[in-house]
Parts: sequence; C-alpha cells; structure tokens
Amino acid sequence: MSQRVALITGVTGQDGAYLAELLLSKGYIVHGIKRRSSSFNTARIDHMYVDRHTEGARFFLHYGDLTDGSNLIRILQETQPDEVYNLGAQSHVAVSFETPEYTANGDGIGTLRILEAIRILGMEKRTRFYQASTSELYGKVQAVPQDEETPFYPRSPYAAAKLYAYWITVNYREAYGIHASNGILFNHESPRRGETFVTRKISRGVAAIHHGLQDCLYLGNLDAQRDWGHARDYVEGMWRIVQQDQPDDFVLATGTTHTVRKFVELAFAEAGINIEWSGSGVDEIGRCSKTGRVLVQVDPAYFRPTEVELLLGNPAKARAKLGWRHTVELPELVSEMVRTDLDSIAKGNALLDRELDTSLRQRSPRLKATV
Ligand code: NDP
Ligand code: GDR
Repeated sequence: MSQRVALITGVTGQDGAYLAELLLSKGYIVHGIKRRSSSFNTARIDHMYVDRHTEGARFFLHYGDLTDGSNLIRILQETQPDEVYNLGAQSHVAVSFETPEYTANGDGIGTLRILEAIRILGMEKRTRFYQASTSELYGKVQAVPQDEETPFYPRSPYAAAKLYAYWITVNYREAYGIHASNGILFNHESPRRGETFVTRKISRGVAAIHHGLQDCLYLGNLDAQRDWGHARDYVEGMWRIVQQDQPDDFVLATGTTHTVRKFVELAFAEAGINIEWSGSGVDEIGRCSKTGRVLVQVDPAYFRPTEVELLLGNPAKARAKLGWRHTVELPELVSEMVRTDLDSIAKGNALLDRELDTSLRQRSPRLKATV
C-alpha cells in the first residue's frame, strides 16, 4: 500500500499537534494548514518540522485559512489527501460571543468550503473527511449522559456554527457518498492546551502563584461541570473514526464529570496547597488553608451570556465499534498540566513576554483579560 497522505486544518492547535505526531508515527505524509500571523504560531509543532529539502521529510506546512475557499481548493488539489481532518476553528466559546460572525464563517462555512473543495475536485470517493464536532452542541442540558442520540441545543455562537458544520458533514455523506464523519468530542486538555481555556488558565495560575509571580487567580463560573479527558487519547479516537469502513458519528468522552472548582482544588493540591472555600456566587473565595491568603476569586467578567452547565458523555458506541477508551483520569491530567507549568517557570520560561503580561494583568484590574 502506498504511503497515506493526511491534511490537517488547525495543525498549530492543541489537537493538531498531537494528531500530526500520531499520523507521522504511523508513517503518513502529513500536510498542515497554518494561518499567516505577525508572530510565530507554530510552537506546538516546531519539534516535528524538518526542512522540506531534507530527505525523507514527511511533514509539510501550507499557508491557508478556512475563510478562503480558493486557497482550500488549491491546497487540496496540490496535496491530494487520503484523509482530511478539519480541526481548524475559532474554538473559544466566550470569544465567539465577541466575534460571532467570524466564528460562523470559519467554524461553520469553513467546513462547507472543505467539503465543497472535495466535491469540486472530484475526490468524493477517494478522500475521507473528519469533522471536529463538539459536546458544546448539547448545550442546554436535555439529558445526561449525552450520547449520539441526545438532542442538540447550542448555547453560543460557537456551538451554533459547529451545529451547521455537524449537519453539513452528515448531509455531504448522504448526498454525495463522501466518507465524512463527526467526532463529538467532550473537553480534552493537555499541557499544550491554549492558555485561556479554564484548565490551562488554572494550571498556569497555580504555577505562577507557587513561584510568587501572581497573587490571585480570577475565574468565572466555578459550578460548571465538564467531562475532561487527555487530548492524546482523543486524537487516537479521531484516527480510529476515519479508519472505519462506514462513515459515522461518535461521542468520545470519559464518562465522568467534575466541576471547575474541583479542578482548582486538584491543581493547587499538586503544588502542595489546600484550598478552603467560603462565600457563594460572585462572592466565592478560595483561601490557602494554612496561611488564609486569598488565592481564588470569582470575577463576573468571565461569565458567559449563556452557559453550558453540565457535560457528561456516554462513549459506549466508541468503545463497542472503535475499541476506543480514554486512558487518563482527571487527577493524572491535572498533575501533568500543573507539573509542566511549574517546571516551565522554574526553567525561566516565565520571563517570556506572555507570562509577564499575565502576571501584570492579574495585578492591575484595568488590564485584566476578559476571557
Ligand atoms: P485550538 O484552539 O488549540 O486550535 C485551533 C486551530 O485552528 C489552531 O491551529 C488555529 O490557528 C486554527 N484556526 C483558527 N481559525 C482558523 C481559520 N480561520 N482558518 C484556519 N485555521 C484556523 O483548538 P483545539 O486543538 O483544542 O481543538 C481542535 C478542534 O476541535 C477545534 O475545531 C475545536 O473547536 C474542536 N473541539 C475541541 C475540543 C477540546 O476540548 N479541545 C472538544 C471538541 C471539539 P492558530 O494557531 O493560528 O490560532
Ligand atoms: P469550554 O472550555 O467552553 O467547555 O469549551 P473552557 O475551558 O473555556 O470553559 C469550561 C468551563 O469553565 C468555565 N470557566 C471559565 N472558562 C474560561 N475559559 N475562563 C475562566 O476564567 C473560567 N471560569 C470558569 C466556563 O464558563 C465553562 O463552563 C472547550 C473548547 O475547547 C471548545 O472548542 C470545545 O468545543 C469544548 O471545550 C468541548
């Protein structure tokens, strides 16, 4: 069998980096689409990159954007992928309330653009397509645990855009016979998680507080419950979905859920700090049980106009049909994330501009981030 070729949109993101590693380890030629940016945006994938002139090079990057249809057609034509993994997205739920039109364009119509590119190029029978769908589709709780049959009720511009992407993927499968599948993935995290998602914000905050670079961690809704797994496990599930003889839609989840508050407790415990809570709602405060110092405060700036309160997935179908199961439980995940951020600061990486910015933002309310 000839060497298989994969194209990944969103290759510079958390999942894109793990997926590229996985596919390279399986012998694939991997093409990734990266956006033009005024500063470097390839930190997560630099370790895999070798100059394209090097003999045996199998990892190639192309400039592109999901909002640019002709660019996508050209990249598909040039790379002739056997498998396309559409991971690119404006993926921050809170930010989608600030940039709803952009989010709809990239996350919703962007998916259509790739499917159309496959069709325009006559690649329907040859190219398999994976869509990064999300547990955010369930939104306002209709039932728990959530599985492939649970009704969707999106609660953000992000989820509404992803709802379109989910259904257009199903439609192109049914209308044109494309091997197109949705992975409905519940939250998955790692030390590579973007810094403004709650888990990484917490692990970085704990590390900065431990090293005396930050006084307090400001968070939003501590009661939200999420089904958190490790990103490395989930990209394995993506690959298995695409290898199925028949295209289909699958939930990937751990089957357990925890509050943001619990994540905070586990993260501080990893740094040797026990958190005691007092107050409730916007007045809730987390103190160090030894010193009484306030380490966590609620800031309503981080509340969302509409919230997804509870996500808990049922991965039974993925277990039965894909033989997929998560391997990392929450305490292990939290430990890996906090340890990595503690080490990173200890090694001096805290002197990077971004780290200093965060520390300054925490000290000055006027500069505080809104997501
Ligand atoms: P990230 O935010 O880490 O990565 C998103 C990627 O998409 C980045 O490479 C980003 O580029 C790229 N991107 C953003 N906008 C565009 C655009 N207009 N055109 C091309 N590329 C773009 O997300 P994750 O890796 O965590 O998630 C991967 C996918 O899975 C996303 O679609 C997300 O919505 C979805 N998902 C994620 C889950 C999770 O828990 N992580 C759960 C369920 C679904 P840049 O680096 O330049 O910003
Ligand atoms: P989510 O992830 O919205 O589930 O989307 P995020 O980590 O942003 O929020 C999880 C929950 O934590 C609450 N929260 C905060 N969130 C952030 N970002 N910052 C805070 O300070 C904060 N305080 C509390 C949120 O309100 C929320 O309830 C992620 C993304 O990866 C999506 O792309 C993906 O589709 C879903 O997971 C599944």
